[in-house]
Amino acid sequence: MLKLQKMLVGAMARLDEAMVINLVKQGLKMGINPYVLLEEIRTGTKKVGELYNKGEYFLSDLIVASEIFKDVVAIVMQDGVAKVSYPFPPIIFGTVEEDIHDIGKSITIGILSYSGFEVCDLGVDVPATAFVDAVKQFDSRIICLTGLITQSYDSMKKTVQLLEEAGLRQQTIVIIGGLVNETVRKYTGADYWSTDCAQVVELCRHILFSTNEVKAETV
Ligand code: B12
Repeated sequence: MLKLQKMLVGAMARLDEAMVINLVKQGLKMGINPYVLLEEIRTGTKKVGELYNKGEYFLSDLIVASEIFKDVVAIVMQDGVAKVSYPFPPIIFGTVEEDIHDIGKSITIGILSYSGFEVCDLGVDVPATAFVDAVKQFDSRIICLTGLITQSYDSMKKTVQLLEEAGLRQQTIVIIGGLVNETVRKYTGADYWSTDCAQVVELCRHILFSTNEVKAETV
């Protein structure tokens, strides 16, 4: 099992799509948790980013990496039907203004949906006003923001500020993910940060269940 996972990291770093897809299918057949497989590919993607930084890969290679990732996500999510559904307003999710990175967003949304949460995906390069409008429209309690470039930190901050101006900050928990850390969280004024898509499920459960006395419905 470990050997397959190691091979997956290497195949992704080499941008060998056929090998990556083959290994993912094998891994799924062997019963490896799909998210473990996605995490290995993410490690491979990080290596692609490092090689890009060194000038060994080009922008076109980053695009290839993202296409491979999307194909893998499609395979992994194919039979990912939610077993429960929670009666909460949708979680608002989007990649913030100026940023178009959406692979991590798609994975995290997939995991949340698989875990029973309704998610409203606003897409990429989403202006702060669109997040605020969505919170108003759906009466949502949680906003998830993805950002991977330095400029996205200002967009996140602007989103939090607009929520405040709209009088919605008290009712809304803001979670950020992507290339973020505690310093970014403080700068943006968000409530939580995470780079672990599995952790966000527990976090959302905790937030929504601690404020609402509801039970999950089995579907
Ligand atoms: C693929 C890629 C691209 C693709 C994106 C395709 C797409 N559809 O997403 C393309 C080629 C388009 C691209 C473009 C650019 N990119 Co780029 N890209 C990457 C790369 C290699 C991988 C990113 C990725 O998808 N990782 C895999 C996913 C799964 O990881 P993730 O996003 O972190 O998500 C995980 C967690 O963070 C979490 N998560 C994600 N969102 C959320 C949200 C919440 C709420 C939570 C809780 C969790 C969570 O869940 C995921 C799974 O655990 C990174 C390198 C790196 N080290 O990350 C550079 C990188 C992010 N890019 C970079 C740059 C500079 C650019 C460009 C500016 C390049 C250019 N000169 O044009 C443009 C920016 C365009 C724009 N305006 O956004 C830099 C950013 C540096 C910086 N600090 O600003 C990086 C770091 C590369 C580098 N130099 O090292 N890029």
